[in-house]
Formats: sequence, C-alpha cells, structure tokens
Amino acid sequence: MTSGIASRKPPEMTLAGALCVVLPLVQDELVVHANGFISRESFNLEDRLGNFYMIGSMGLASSIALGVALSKPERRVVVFDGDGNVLMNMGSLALIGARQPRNLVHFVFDNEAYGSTGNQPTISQHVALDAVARASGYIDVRRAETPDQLQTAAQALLARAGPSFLLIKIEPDREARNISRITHEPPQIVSRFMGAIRGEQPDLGNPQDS
Ligand SMILES: Cc1ncc(C[n+]2csc(CCOP(=O)(O)OP(=O)(O)O)c2C)c(N)n1
Ligand SMILES: [Mg+2]
Repeated sequence: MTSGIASRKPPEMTLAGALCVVLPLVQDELVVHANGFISRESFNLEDRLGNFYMIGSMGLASSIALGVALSKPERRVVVFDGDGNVLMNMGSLALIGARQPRNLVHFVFDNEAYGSTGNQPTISQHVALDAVARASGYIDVRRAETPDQLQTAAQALLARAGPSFLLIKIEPDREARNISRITHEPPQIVSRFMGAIRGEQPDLGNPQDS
C-alpha cells in the first residue's frame, strides 16, 4: 500500500517559476509580500512601487493587506504569502472571511517548508490551507499544481470579487538560493507603497511626459 505522501505527484513549479506566471498578470494592484524569499524573489524579478515587502515579521502580510483593502475598497489588494506565514497567523484567514473584503486576493506559495531558512518542514502537508480558507469564508478558493492551472486560476481571481484564495503548490528550492536582499530601507518601502496607494506615478524624468 502506498502512503498518501508517496503517491502524491511532485509539484511542477518553483517559487520563481510560479512568480513568473503570476507577475505578468499583475497590473495596478497593490501587492503585500510575506517576508523572506517570497519578497526577495519578487523584488529581484520585478520591483514595483505598489509592492510592500514585509521585512522580518512573519505572518503579517495578510493582516496588512486586509487593513489596506478595507481602507481602500476601490483598489485591488493582492497578498503573496507563504505556507509558514499563513500557519503562523491563521486567525488572519478568519478575520478576512468575516470582514469579506471584495478587493482582496490571497495567493499562498506552498512549498510545505520554511524555505527562506533552510527548508525545515512546515505542517502544510497535513493541513489543507485551502480548506481552512473556505471554512473561514473566502468566497472563491482554488488550488494550482501546474503552471497552466496557476495561469487560469490567477487570471480568474484577479478579475473577480473576493475575498479569494489560491493555494499554489510549489517545490522547495533544493539548493540554497543566493538571491539578493531587498535593497530599499523599510521607511522607503513604506513611502513608495503609500505613494502607490495615493496613485502617484514615478518621476521617470522623460521629457515626452511633460
Ligand atoms: C517570528 C519569526 N520566526 C521565524 C522567522 C525566520 N523566518 C523568516 S522567513 C521564514 C520562513 C517563512 O516560511 P514561508 O512563509 O513558508 O515562506 P518560504 O520561506 O517557504 O518561502 C522564517 C522561519 C521570522 N522572521 N519571524
Ligand atoms: Mg514555505
């Protein structure tokens, strides 16, 4: 008899691979990133003024996103979260479900590990985070295990009213990633993000714009 774990198909995506599918779909959304490699990988692939990178504090990306979503209902707010982060602050799922922010889309990159600190296993293998989100009251909950499923689900959720939740099963990075840290200081991350919330455009110094 094979165990559930042994018979499970390995995920087809790395974190970077999954971000490469999702990032082209993101337009003027505000994106709140969980700490660690999720922030760093996204920052290195495409830094945006509308990106908030959580530095250090685990679990809080979804809480910050909920606050922004409730105070700016006209803006779509996306969370790039990790399984370890979600497990650390699972009450945030309940609060999002209870408050029903229609403009909040919650993506969870689930590698079943604390990838940023050396792939120590989390318990997301045993706790179906999508089922927790559904029970908490998210109105559209999906799971993606392949790039095609991710593309279809992310596109749909970014175009619909939420709160919605997408569990993206990814493989842990097998080798240590030498990926650069966020180069902005925390106060700069905040002021850029506040500017993006207010709809300010970056000053690119292009004479054609004047
Ligand atoms: C309270 C707290 N404990 C531990 C850490 C160290 N730490 C930083 S990122 C991280 C792993 C986060 O796991 P997950 O959300 O699954 O994201 P992944 O690293 O797998 O992409 C840990 C343990 C921390 N920053 N804060
Ligand atoms: Mg993880």
